[in-house]
Amino acid sequence: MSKITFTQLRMVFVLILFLCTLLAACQVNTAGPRVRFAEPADGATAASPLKVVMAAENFTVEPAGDVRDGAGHLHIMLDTPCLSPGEVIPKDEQHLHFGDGSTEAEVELSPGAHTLCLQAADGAHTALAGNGMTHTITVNVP
Ligand SMILES: [Cu+2]
Repeated sequence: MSKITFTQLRMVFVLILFLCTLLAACQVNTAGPRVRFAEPADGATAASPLKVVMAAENFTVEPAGDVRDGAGHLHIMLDTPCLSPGEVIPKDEQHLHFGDGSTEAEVELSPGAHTLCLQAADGAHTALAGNGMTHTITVNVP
């Protein structure tokens, strides 16, 4: 068995470097769609009406209507959990729809602790699948 030469070692090093670069590129490409509350922060204390700012990454926020891949509109569930993917989000005082494609809202809340769950749904209000399609926070209203 021959000894590993410097050239062979260098080739292995270059190969490892190449694989690392490839892996990093893949991670960037597979970054999934995500929605989140930009404001308020989780656990924040804030007065009512609560100013809410919603953000989306790798996801297009648009008015309800057409069902398109990678696009939809946002919802806030007030003191009730988000729905399972595939369920149609009801429209009532605990399920707020932003069917106009807006990403900012003012929400009236009673004093105390509240849970807000942000959920993305398609143009027909059907909850979308994916880890990043919901985001839950709690806020305290003095
Ligand atoms: Cu909706």
